[in-house]
Amino acid sequence: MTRQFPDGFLWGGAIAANQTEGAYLEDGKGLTIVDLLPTGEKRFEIMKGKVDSLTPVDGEYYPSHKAIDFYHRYQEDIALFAEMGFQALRVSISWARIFPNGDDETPNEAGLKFYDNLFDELRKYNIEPVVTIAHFDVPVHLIKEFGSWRNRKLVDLFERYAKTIFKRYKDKVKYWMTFNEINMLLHLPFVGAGLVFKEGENETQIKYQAAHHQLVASARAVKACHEIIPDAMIGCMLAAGTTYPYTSNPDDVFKAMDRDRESFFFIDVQARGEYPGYAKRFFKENNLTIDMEEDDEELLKKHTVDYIGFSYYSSRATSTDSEVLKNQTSGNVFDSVDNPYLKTSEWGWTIDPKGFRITANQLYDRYQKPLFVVENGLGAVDEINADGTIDDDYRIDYLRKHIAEMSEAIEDGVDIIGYTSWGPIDIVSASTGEMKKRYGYIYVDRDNEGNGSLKRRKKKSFYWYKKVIETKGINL
Ligand code: BGP
Repeated sequence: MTRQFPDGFLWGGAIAANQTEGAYLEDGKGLTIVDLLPTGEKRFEIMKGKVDSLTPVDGEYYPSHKAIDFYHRYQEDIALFAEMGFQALRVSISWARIFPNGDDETPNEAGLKFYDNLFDELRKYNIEPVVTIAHFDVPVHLIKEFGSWRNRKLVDLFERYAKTIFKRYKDKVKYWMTFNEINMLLHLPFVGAGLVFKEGENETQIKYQAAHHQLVASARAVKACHEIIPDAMIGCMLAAGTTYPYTSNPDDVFKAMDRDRESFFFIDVQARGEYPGYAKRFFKENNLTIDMEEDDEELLKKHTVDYIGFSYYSSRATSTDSEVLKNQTSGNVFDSVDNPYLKTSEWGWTIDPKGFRITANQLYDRYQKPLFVVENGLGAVDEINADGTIDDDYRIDYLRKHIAEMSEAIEDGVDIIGYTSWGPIDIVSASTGEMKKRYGYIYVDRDNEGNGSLKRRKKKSFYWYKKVIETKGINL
């Protein structure tokens, strides 16, 4: 069943500075955490906070250093997005382009200018910029100087960064969100919050203290955004995906609820304005003490977000049965167990369109605020035919089914602002650093080792998505 999406629904795509721009030190930009991530196993170790060096290693390949050179090619890429009919493009601003060290006296004009040009280029085609303020790229200097988000100092520095970009782009950007996938701090603490752990430290304590700092910083940004750009909307952003109990055993059901709450915790605070009881119980039972300043709780209560942004790739599943837990192969950060009813992608991510409808309903039921799907897509290996075409029917199939379920969620009464599919152009994979894990409607000639012409090429899905947008979702 396909039906027309509501008027004003924003169709588009989502990218992130560190996975597209490249030019990692150009025009004054400072080093960010993602510039220290190589590919392969080492990448994952570092993302989890096991970091030996805070400077790139000579001779090592770092995908973010050049990425797909969006920094110099954004006009060409935006023209392609416009050709598909995009009404919105989610991008992130790299903190270290604006404040190279994060705590510089004055902002870097060349960095501010780049994003001015980017937003002007989008305006040329009536494409709404949807801007992520922090997308996994804390300036490295802030780790060296303050230990990154474990230090309360970052709250003030983040607020100053946010106010700087709100003031600069107040006439160009009306959709903002604070921290990308804020719950990833728990699973990939270096990427989520620049956390580096030393032997014997209580990592859980450090993570939740850092989380508190980000939650306060987010509320400060919400407050500033409403003051500086009264007609803007500012949201939070969750790596979402409902968790199924492996059986109807109440222990499995409870564990599934508990796993969802581990992620909901961040959004409960940002959307409902206070720490939920289950979190306080968790802190007590694990001897965690969250240091708060006296006006923190009032700030959180008064400055909640306008909408819930979220990414959806897969649903999850959990079990209390050790045999089941032992057999899991889909090694993902949520230690989800394999779901016998569902297939997975080549990277082991579960494919569950119905889970998208369930997740959207769950979030809307819980928060009763508009939702914004700011990431959804299929990372897959694409082959180029002899005639240069790319038949990515598997990607069309994934997206078609997920958009259809999103339509069902809207019919269920869920208020969804828009849909920006992840990686409308092939970009660097966050988890693996690979280019081989492609999401795009547009192919980019670059391989896992950084070789290639960077030439752009339309895939079959380019023309399919153009039709979807043209027909407001009817022609799937
Ligand atoms: C999310 C990030 C995105 C993007 C996406 C796909 O965690 O917000 O930056 O990377 O995952 O994941 P991957 O690139 O690892 O396939």
